[in-house]
Amino acid sequence: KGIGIIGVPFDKGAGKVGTNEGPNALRDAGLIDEIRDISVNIDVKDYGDVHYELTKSSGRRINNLRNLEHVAACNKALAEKIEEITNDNRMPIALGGDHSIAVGSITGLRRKMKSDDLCVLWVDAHIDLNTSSSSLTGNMHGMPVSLLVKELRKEWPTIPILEWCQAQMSLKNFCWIGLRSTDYYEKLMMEKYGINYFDMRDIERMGIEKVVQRALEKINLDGKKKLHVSFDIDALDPLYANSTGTPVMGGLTLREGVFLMEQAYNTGTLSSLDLVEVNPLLGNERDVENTVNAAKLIIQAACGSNRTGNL
Ligand code: DIR
Ligand code: MN
Ligand code: MN
Ligand code: MN
Repeated sequence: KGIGIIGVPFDKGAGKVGTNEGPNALRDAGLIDEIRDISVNIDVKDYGDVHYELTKSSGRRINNLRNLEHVAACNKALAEKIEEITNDNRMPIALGGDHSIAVGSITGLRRKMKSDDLCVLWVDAHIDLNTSSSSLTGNMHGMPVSLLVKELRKEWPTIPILEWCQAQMSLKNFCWIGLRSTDYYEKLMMEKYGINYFDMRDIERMGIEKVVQRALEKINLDGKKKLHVSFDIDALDPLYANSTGTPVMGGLTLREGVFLMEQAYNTGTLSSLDLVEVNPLLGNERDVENTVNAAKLIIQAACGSNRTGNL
């Protein structure tokens, strides 16, 4: 089984600096070797980090999109890397980086697919559905989904440097797990479009197993689509992942996060992953260690690791 790791040392979509250190914090903690140790049949290739150069800025400012030129250039480069990894028949794992990198990641995945071939499980405390006009922060890590779906295209002005991102996904192919912090406009969109989600209340009521099962039924009933999981580490409770830019109390336990990913793996449809928003510059030493270790366990579960041991 082929896996391709791509680091995205990027923090220009977030409100705080530091997620650019995420990929190396994970590598330094032994991530790559630990994935190799899961099985002799696993073949991991580290594609290194995404590098990008800014094209000469047009000078035109789009309101309320902080660091747009950086977000556009980094994601364009990432989309090409992801395409390269899928061409090599490997499962791409993008190590963020802030969550704006899902734009490049999902755009790259979709290049060789038909419009309905991909579904996305978005595991996050936040819904990341803001647009340039609705966002209260201007931080593009709160906007990736709205850049990717056709339903919200009309909410955006034309942005030439984002033209490569074609916004062809449908909200129907997305489902969220872990929500507990959404903005007013985002809530309005959730109602308007009947968005698929399971929030912390649903996890309380049904338990994580039912939630994952129902979420997958909503976006991939016949199991014919490929599944992408976009995992924002702030979905986990700050007890386990405090080294992240926008922690929200009352989140998933690490056990729920790992189980969710094990179930995603067990479907046999899991074909790609983003693990984002690990910020080693935030929190104390213990927080950083916990957050990195939690992220590693989630990634390993996506690679088929078994908690009772690997053969
Ligand atoms: C907020 C926070 N909704 C925003 N979003 C975050 O800035 O748009 N997403 N932190 O992960
Ligand atoms: Mn989040
Ligand atoms: Mn974020
Ligand atoms: Mn997010």
